[in-house]
Amino acid sequence: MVTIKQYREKLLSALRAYRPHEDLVPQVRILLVGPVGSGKSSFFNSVKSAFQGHLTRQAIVGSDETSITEQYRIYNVKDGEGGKTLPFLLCDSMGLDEREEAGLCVDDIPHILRGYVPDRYQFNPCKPIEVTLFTYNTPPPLKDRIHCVAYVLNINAVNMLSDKMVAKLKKIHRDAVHCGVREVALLTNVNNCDEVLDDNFLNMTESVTSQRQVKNVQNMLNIPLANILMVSNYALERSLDPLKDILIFAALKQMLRAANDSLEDLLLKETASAKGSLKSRSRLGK
Ligand SMILES: Nc1nc2c(ncn2[C@@H]2O[C@H](COP(=O)(O)OP(=O)(O)O)[C@@H](O)[C@H]2O)c(=O)[nH]1
Ligand SMILES: [Mg+2]
Repeated sequence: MVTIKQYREKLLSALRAYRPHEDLVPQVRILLVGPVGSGKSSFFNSVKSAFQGHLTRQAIVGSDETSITEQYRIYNVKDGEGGKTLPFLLCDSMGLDEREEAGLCVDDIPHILRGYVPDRYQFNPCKPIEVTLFTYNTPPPLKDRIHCVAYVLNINAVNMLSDKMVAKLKKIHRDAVHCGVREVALLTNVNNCDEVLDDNFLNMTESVTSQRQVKNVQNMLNIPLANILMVSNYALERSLDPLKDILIFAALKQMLRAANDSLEDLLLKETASAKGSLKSRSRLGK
């Protein structure tokens, strides 16, 4: 029987051993999207805390006007205090708002996915990004693209999302599919950690109290069951909790797997188009 501590270590080793694509993509990018207050910034803080071994609150969290994320932030995480930089980046976006012209402008998403948007970009809900601001017609390299989209949703609010919010999420889903990016759903505010984690630590989507929410997310965004993840972010705690760490690490592991799938696909696409342009060049040369 594996103890909680041993299982935590096992997950941690798997995450440490992860290597995306050493030369081309040293760090995969995970985009956190979802309604305002769903726990995106808290998830970054939680991941950072779990790796650091103590609670940290680098990203500002909360629901009052001053705490709402308005800048695009691309966060690095270190493996322990002063440790190595981990092979992933968490990209925190402005929250979605069900009102038009409020919150993240969904038309910004394709630019974010393709890697045009730099760290600390100030979002403007009323005005979509003009790509010409950042580039002169050169598409960003594979390493700058988003490799996994994580829909961050408060598990207690999943069944009450307004039609307008669902429409925005579905639009993002269509863009992600179009860009060849794999998706996961990250359900936050899970209270029944021990129920979610059974003896085999594998009970995530089968826990009785979360069945309806899981089904709902599955239908809404067509996300495979294995990619519907659950966490309980560090919010008011005073110390770390190995059960919470396990959920955080397990979610991250699945995000990295999804990112790998996107990478393989995107690499194949790039190779194919490079071959295509070589062929057409050699044809032109004849
Ligand atoms: N209990 C609990 N509170 C959470 C969780 N995730 C976020 N919160 C709280 O919800 C509020 C909004 O979180 P925040 O991370 O700022 O949401 P964001 O707008 O998506 O970045 C904050 O007060 C957090 O402390 C969670 O998993 N459990
Ligand atoms: Mg935020």
